[in-house]
This record gives sequence, structure tokens and C-alpha cells, in this order.
Amino acid sequence: MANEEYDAIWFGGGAAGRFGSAFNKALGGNIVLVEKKHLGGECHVNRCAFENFVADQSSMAELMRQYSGLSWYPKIDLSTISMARAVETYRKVGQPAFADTMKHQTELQLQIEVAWGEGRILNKNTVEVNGKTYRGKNLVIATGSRPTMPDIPGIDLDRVWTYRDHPEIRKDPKKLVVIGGGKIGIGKAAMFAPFNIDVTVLEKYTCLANWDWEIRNWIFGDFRRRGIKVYEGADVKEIKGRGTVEAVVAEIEGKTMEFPCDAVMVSIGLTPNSEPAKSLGVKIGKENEIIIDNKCQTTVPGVYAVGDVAGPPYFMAISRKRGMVAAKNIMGEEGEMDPTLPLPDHIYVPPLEATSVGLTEEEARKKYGDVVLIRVPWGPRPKDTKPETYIPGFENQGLPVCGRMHTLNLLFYGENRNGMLKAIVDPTSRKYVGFHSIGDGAKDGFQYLSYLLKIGWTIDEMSKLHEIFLNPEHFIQLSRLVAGQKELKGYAGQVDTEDYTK
Ligand code: COM
Repeated sequence: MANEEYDAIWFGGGAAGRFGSAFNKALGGNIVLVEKKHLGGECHVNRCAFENFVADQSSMAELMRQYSGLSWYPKIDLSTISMARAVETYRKVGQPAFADTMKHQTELQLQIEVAWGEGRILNKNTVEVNGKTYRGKNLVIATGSRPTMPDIPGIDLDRVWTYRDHPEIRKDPKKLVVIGGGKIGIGKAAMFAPFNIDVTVLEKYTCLANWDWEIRNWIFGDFRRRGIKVYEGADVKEIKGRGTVEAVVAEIEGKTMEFPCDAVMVSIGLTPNSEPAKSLGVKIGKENEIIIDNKCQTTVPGVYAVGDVAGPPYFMAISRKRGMVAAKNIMGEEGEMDPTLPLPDHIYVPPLEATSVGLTEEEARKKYGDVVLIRVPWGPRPKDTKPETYIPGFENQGLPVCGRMHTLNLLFYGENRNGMLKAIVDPTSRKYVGFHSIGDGAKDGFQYLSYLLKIGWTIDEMSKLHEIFLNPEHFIQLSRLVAGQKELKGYAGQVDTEDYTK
């Protein structure tokens, strides 16, 4: 196919390029995918797939610690557990296994032509890879993103990490400072802590600012119980050390504070890798992203940009969907990103996970006034119902809502780890406007809940579904408890949960 003109050259084989090129080929297009090293991009190297593995490892560590010596569970010595050992397994087994899978699926199953090597964009129709020239009617830039680094003294010290360094850790830190309390930072804090690592999070503004207050509250409470320290309004000024990190210096409420540590995880955001496309004259935005329209077209005709390189939201689903949209347009079909489908979000807080879709309670109240909350737990367990066999440290707050196999275990043995569920309903239209969960496994349901929000699903329709008890989210049965109300008011009584964010 040396001198052939392709319908499109896909430049970058991450989530956006891989799915987009596959979709493009499935539509009948003649395409080539240029990838320098990893099909699937950073996902299986140090991002989504890796995080899934580490979350499992951290969950195991946390559950072993919780169950150790309870009931029939043997006492488990956790003094030797190690994040470095956990990531070694991923490095040795996970990365090559995923790399094989990606190659197999892309080249063998889908029969996509991959041009392996560092590509060079010569012009909008020509790319060179390893001395070979590829010509295309269209070019799709899918070069991803990288961690944003703050411009502060000490940022180049040894053991200043980003998510990219996580799989490379050879020695566990004793004290880790996480800079940035967004979902990557909070996830990292929650994943490192179970490995007997002392963790402090420093966030310049508000942690998880776009999340529902009760999810934030639950995570803050959980972090407090686990000894993870969180400082908001912390302006990091410097990382100190001689060769290797020794402390992070931050200004908090006008005071300079020093946080001794032997490793730092920087997680303040992502920067799109738009540099390879700059010579094409495509418009670049303030975050270094390539500006695209709803069809994923850049400002240069015939040049598309998909995935993280086109800027936020930085989600795998968005990357893959941008790829599909570009493919459709390349093939002359109608294709646009759908802004009306709410985007679910997710964070690992081992052994559980937080998932969210639609409006937060605050947003819903602003838009709809006095919304109805369908929620568990609904308040602390009344003292007089304390079970006779009360286990010290057991602070159950209501129904079990963890999901999957640990639902009842965590309810009976857990340390207030029984999660949280919250659906928000507009009482006038009786439509759901948001769903939020802390649990385990509920994220699967949120993929579909997103669509139910889009179509205006009501509490009455929900209460007609068939639930399978126990399940990771109980929205069907919880909604059914109040769906009989002609004038929707929600539960008769609900005690507010304690505020851990203060
Ligand atoms: C995720 C990467 S493993 S990709 O979307 O499958 O290419």
C-alpha cells in the first residue's frame, strides 16, 4: 500500500485513535494507524488499566486489614505489604499482557494497518514513519495528553512522581505528599494509604470541587478514619530536598507549612500533546489543546483532532467517541458529539469506588428548588437499636450499600465502609436529575443511568423495573418505597449525615 492514498491517517493509537480508526475501517474506510510504541496509549501502561489493577491491590490490602482476625478470618500480618511489589506484578505481567491484547485485537482481529514508529507530520496529507511516506485525504491527530507540572523549585528532584511514574516505583515511600486533590490525586491518596503509607493531600482550591457534597463528605470522613490528611487552600511553593525529595512547602491560610515526605505525587491536571500538529496551523487553545468543533474538525479542513489532545473532558469514553465522530465525518456521514448525554464520573477509594452522573444536589436545588433525595444511609443508627453483639469500631449507618460480594461483609464487619447511595428527583416532573454512589460495582449501572437521565426517566418508570437483590445499587427498590406518593415528598424522616469536610 506504499503509494496509496488513504481515506485517513490516524496519528496516535490510544483510545481515540484505536477506536476511531477501527470505526473508520468498519465504515468502509481505507486507513492507516500510526503508533510509536503502545497501542491503547497510556491506558495499559500507567493510566486506566493500571489504576484498575492498583485499585484491586489496594482493596485487597484494605479488606485484609479490616477482616483480619474477625469471625473465621485468620489474623493477617500486613507489615510486609508493598505498593512497589504490587506494581512490579503489573510491570512484569500486566503491561506485556495488555500490549499483546492491544496488538492482537488491532492488527489480527480488526486487521488495521499499523505504521509502527515515531511519525512525523510533513503536511496535512502526508506523514512519514521510519522513512516511509503515507498519504491521506484526511489526518486525525490523536496524540493524547501528559501530566501538567507546576513551575516550582524542586519539581525535578528525585521521587517527584506523576501517574507516569507510579508503575515504576521500586521502593515504597513512608510518607507521600499528593499535590492536587482532583480525582487523580484523591484516587492516588486512597490507593497508597492501605499499603501502610502516610499520605497527605495538598489542594490549592477545593478537593473534588464538581462532585456532590455527600460524596466529598463520605471521602473526607473515610480519609479521616484512615489517617489520610487533606489540606484545602494549600498553595504549594516549593519541594525541598538534596537530590531526593525531603519536604513540600505550602502556604495555607497565610501560614507557611512544611510537610516532610520521601515522595511526592503531582496530580494537578493534564496538558494536551498538541505540539506535533502545530506546524499545520490548527488553532490551539489556552490549555494547549487543539480547538475542534462538534464534528471533531480542527480549524484546518481535512484535519481532525480526537481524544485528550482536543482538551477536556479527559475521559476514555469521550476519547473513543470523538474517534467515532471523526470517522463518520471522514466517510461523509452525519456525526456530532452529543452534549445531552450526561457523562458519568468515577474515582477509586479502595475498597470502594465513587460514581456520579447528572446534577449534584446543589446544582439540582438551584435548578429545580426543593428536590427529593432518595438516599441511604439516612442517618446514624438510633442508639436503642444497637445489636447485642456490637463489634467495637462498627459504626453502621443504615442499609448495606456496598455492592458486589462485600455488601454484607462490610456491613457486619466494616468500619463504616458501607457506602452511600443518592438519587435526586425533581418532584414536579418526577424525573431523576442525578445519581451518586459510594460502593463497589455500581459503576456498571451508571453507564446506563446516564442514558435514563437523558431520556427523562421518572421515579414511576424506575419502580416498575425488576431488581435483583442484592445488587451494587438499589435505586429501583429505594425509589419504589416512595413512588406511591401522589405528591412526591421523599422519605418521611431523614437525618443529615455528619459533615466531615470542616
Ligand atoms: C484502553 C485503551 S485499554 S483502548 O481504548 O482500548 O485503546
